[in-house]
Amino acid sequence: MAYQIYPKSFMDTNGDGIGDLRGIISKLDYLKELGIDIIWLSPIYQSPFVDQGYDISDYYKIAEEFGTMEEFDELLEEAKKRNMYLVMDLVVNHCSDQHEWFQKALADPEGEYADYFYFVKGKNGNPPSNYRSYFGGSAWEPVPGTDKYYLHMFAKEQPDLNWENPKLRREIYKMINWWLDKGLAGFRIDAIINIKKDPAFPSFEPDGPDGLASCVKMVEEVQGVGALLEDMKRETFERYDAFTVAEVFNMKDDELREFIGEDGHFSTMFDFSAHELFQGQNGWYGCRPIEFREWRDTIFASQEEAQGIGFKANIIENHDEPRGASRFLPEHARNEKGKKALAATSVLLRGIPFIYQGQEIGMTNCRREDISEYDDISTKDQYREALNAGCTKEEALQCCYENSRDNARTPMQWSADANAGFSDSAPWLAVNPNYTEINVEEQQKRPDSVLSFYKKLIALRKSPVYRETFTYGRFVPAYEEADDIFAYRRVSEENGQEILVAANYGTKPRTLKLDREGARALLSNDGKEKSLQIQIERERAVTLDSCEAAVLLL
Ligand code: TEU
Ligand code: CA
Repeated sequence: MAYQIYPKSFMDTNGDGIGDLRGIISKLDYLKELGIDIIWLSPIYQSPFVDQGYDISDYYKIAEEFGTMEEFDELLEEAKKRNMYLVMDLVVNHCSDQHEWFQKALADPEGEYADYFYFVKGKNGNPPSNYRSYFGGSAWEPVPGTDKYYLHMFAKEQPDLNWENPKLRREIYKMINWWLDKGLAGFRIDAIINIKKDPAFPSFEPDGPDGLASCVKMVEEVQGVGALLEDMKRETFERYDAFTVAEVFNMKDDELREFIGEDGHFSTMFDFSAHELFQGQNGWYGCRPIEFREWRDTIFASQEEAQGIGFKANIIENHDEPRGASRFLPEHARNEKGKKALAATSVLLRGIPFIYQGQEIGMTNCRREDISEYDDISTKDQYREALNAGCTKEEALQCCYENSRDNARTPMQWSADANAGFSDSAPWLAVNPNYTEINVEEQQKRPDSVLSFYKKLIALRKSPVYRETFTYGRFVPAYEEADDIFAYRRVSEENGQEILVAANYGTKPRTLKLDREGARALLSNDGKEKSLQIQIERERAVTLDSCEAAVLLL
């Protein structure tokens, strides 16, 4: 069971409004009690924070906002004491423009450090190609005093590193091994598919009113990322038997085996299939609502695809996505029962479950009145794009409410105290005002809270009697024809055990007939284990009310 911490928003202990390493250390017991084994920290390296630490200016230093290397070592030790593994973010497609390498490259654009990046001659006074960066605008920025441009697929403060240069690769591997030597368990690997470029940088058919084409086109066309990934694995992770979970978008068809198979590039990779459904053709303003069946069937297809190949890492939300309770749950299910149902159907899927901080208490998206209340670079770009496309201010803000990355980045809601118990002073990003109702302290007291349910669910998944089935058991869709039902069986080939997970995301009760006698109700999201058991024995069926979920041993 893994848990993602977004350090800036997790827990502040020195009153500067920014979460820190001491804060994480102080909450390790909380995570242990929840049942967490692996902790992924979003970047904590030195950074100007243009993209919240995903722009690293020194890979060997801890951001002073977060603490010191001594505190990091302490965190590592404290995690180990509790039998928990620490995983850091590995951001090596790009670095910060403040990194020494880039500064040296700018100082001598013909020198060796220029080759750490993509410094490319423009064409007739224009950039080398028409790529739009992920955060808007051209992906090329002039190198001052030259006729060259440097490539940045993300912000202009995040120059892309040249992975074709063996010297650069050696530097990266040295750094990875330095952290692994410290006793780190592994890495979550950022935006890794982007490291392979087509050195010809061909232009593509424009796909927006700005006359540019998304740089992702080049990523989709170019071949050969596998060789780079294998090289990295051989020189680093493999030597330490390290755990790796990759952020992979735009993988080519039929490549899953190469990525997460027995000898795959990575231990696992995130399943973003459900999240990708929400990506509008033209950014956030082009987003459309998703039908229940489309969502369910997408997850099912992804589960079946991984079967017999490897394990995907299952998520509901992360620091780049809106809150799952606000996105995947229909209006009528945006309550504790619905959140628990979502937890059950996601956590028991085949694969490695990841929880994002605050998900375990059902934190939600946060409405803002003005774009100035947002911090995220991508949100600002998408807001501008929406306005350019003719949306009103209200419509553009609605897009941000539904999609902004800041929805997940508001401070963790620890209690109903000032600043949600996150900090003694005003946090770097305003708290979601619903912290007075949704917070850890309140939910810890209540056995029927979302938090208490997550604990039960995780304990069930890890219990010695069922762990084999939940870990290795096959995924088999169930009751697919039933409206509003999200159900599947986990079937162990090892011990013959079969477990049914079922939830009703509709508004009306649904009855599911069981195909055999003797089922046992293991868990209900509504405290109904006993009444479900009685119904099973009398009718060989279970009735699930709206937003109700149950786990049965068949
Ligand atoms: O995300 C990569 C990525 O593709 C995202 O930019 C995604 O498309 C976007 O967030 C959707 O809104 C990773 C990190 O998770 C993200 O936080 C960073 O901003 C990005 O890389 C650059 O490092
Ligand atoms: Ca702090």
